[in-house]
Amino acid sequence: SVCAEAYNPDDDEDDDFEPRVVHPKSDEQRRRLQDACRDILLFKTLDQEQFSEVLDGMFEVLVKPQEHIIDQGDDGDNFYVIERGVYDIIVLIDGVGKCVGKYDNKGSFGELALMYNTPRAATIMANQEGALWGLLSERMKIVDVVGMRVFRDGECILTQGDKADCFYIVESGEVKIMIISKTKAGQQGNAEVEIARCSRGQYFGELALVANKPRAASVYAMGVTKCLVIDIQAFERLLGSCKEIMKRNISQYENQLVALFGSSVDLKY
Ligand code: 1OR
Ligand code: 1OR
Repeated sequence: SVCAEAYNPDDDEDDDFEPRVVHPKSDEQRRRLQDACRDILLFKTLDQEQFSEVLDGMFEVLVKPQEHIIDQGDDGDNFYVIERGVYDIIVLIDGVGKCVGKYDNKGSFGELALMYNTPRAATIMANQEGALWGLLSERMKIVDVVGMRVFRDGECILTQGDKADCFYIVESGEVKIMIISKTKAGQQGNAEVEIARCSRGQYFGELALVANKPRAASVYAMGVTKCLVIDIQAFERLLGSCKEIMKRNISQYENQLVALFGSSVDLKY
């Protein structure tokens, strides 16, 4: 930018010390890159400037059929956004590689090893010629306020009554929300009842944060499910302005609770 900025030595130490690698792009490349990144959930929390820094740090990678982009067990280096091509997700099960899913001309992968500093959790292999955008792990720190987690079929993601410290958005798969009536606690037949499901793009776990209360329901993965996890501080900072919309949606919960249990005592906020 050409604007003069006030000099702040702290800023210098934090941000400007490491030189930022910028991979130059033609207008056409940048347009394709922006298209590919539009629906990447991990990038949704970035402001304009951060997003542009991420785009600067990305470089195009052309891949051939059968090429392994990532090998399970390796250290993480890059995160990848798909521009085109079909990619197999291969996981070792009892020592044998099994294809557990595919990316078809969209999506992203390779964030888990970078965010959690773990070995690569799967092998990603190109099925055909394709193109990817790579992002260096150092630049991924910008998106580090959020996490990504994969839950197994049936795994409990959060439990009714527990203290809350994060919020979730479903990236793939589906979750089931179950509730046990508090007012009928101990009474016969008071089992968990399914009250809702969430799939890609939908969120849950906001109620306890907005209301500052324990979890109002339990949430379970239905099949393998991948969620974006946003901790409470980041939630306040990134989604504070969405709170009013969330509160409006929450007011719908109460009506449904009355219909289900004949009372809304279970859910006060
Ligand atoms: P990574 O850095 O570990 C491999 O490198 C990437 O494959 C991983 O990040 C994810 O982005 C992506 N389990 C683990 N990693 C998966 C999975 C997965 N699917 C895609 N990746 N699944 C569970 C398999 C038992 C499938 C979940 C839908
Ligand atoms: P949380 O932080 O309390 C459980 O953790 C989450 O389940 C909750 O946030 C909501 O995101 C989600 N009542 C209570 N929680 C619900 C409901 C709900 N639906 C989704 N959640 N309903 C009342 C039914 C008895 C509405 C059902 C459609």
